[in-house]
Amino acid sequence: MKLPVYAATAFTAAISLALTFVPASGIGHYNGGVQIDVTESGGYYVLTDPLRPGISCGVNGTTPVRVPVGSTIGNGRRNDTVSACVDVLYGVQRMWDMLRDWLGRNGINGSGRGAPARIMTRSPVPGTTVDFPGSDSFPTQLDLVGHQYGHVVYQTTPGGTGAGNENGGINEGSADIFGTLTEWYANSLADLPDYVIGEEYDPIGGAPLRHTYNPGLDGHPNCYSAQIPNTEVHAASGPMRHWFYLLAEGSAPGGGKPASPICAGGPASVTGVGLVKAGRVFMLSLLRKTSAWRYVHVRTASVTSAIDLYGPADPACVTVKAAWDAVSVPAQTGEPACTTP
Ligand SMILES: [Ca+2]
Ligand SMILES: [Zn+2]
Repeated sequence: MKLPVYAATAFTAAISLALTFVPASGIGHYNGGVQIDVTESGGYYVLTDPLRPGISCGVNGTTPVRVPVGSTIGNGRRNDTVSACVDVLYGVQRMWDMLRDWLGRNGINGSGRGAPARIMTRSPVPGTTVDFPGSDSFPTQLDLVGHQYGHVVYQTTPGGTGAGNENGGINEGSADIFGTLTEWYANSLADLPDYVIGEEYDPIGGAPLRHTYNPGLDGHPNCYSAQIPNTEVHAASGPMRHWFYLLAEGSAPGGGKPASPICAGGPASVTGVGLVKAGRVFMLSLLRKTSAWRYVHVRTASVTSAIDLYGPADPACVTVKAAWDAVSVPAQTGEPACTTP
């Protein structure tokens, strides 16, 4: 069912509706002044997304935040939970639209729904929510919102979340890929797109949490090895996010984009296919996920996906393989072949 959309100015006393759907002005801590889609009800802006089912933002619970109609939502302060909700709604709304426009996915879960967000100032009880914990600041910058909701995408693709540190590393790397795609799609002047994660998050004072192009800068492995199954999951994501950067941008993209190292035994260089194309290959690969996924399976799934999307003669095919070679995930028996154009 398609719901009608009413602009704020179109609402008059003559229209006797309890709910209207409006873009409202908010001030996020990380995004500054933004328009977010909210529901208007009973004289309040309610932080329930009217256009993206299942998306809302509450504080220490799932009851959506509400503020009087006409007021600005949030004040931009780092410890303000309402401003954190503004950042979350702005971020997840961009992510939802990115999934639709770039990756062809319907909503966060693939069937038109998302999950409620909670800003948590006390210990979260795990549930079906997406939580942003903190006390005097919250991890709500664009790529971190994309990361957290990226875990929901991972969970709602075939095979679910799986088990073990290698699968967990692929999950964390996938979440960073969704965070990166969200940040580039939003293309916000308040948070210029880049290939680092969490670079504005206050508690770490402007240093990135993670680098996609060179996980070694974070003390994480750039290359796959037999140690990955015994490595902490964020570190075990190193080869995943590194592969994606090489596929999207290559080893020496220039234009102000950072160079990316190639692991021993890899190709001399990798030429990227572009972010959106890389994202589409990645998304289709996730639809081939199983609960037993390991890096070698991601390689095979991504080669098959590149061929499905672009054919065996497109540069995407050889680049997907080269990028895996460059992070020490070798060709597998029976891997589909690329052809020359
Ligand atoms: Ca970033
Ligand atoms: Zn994560």
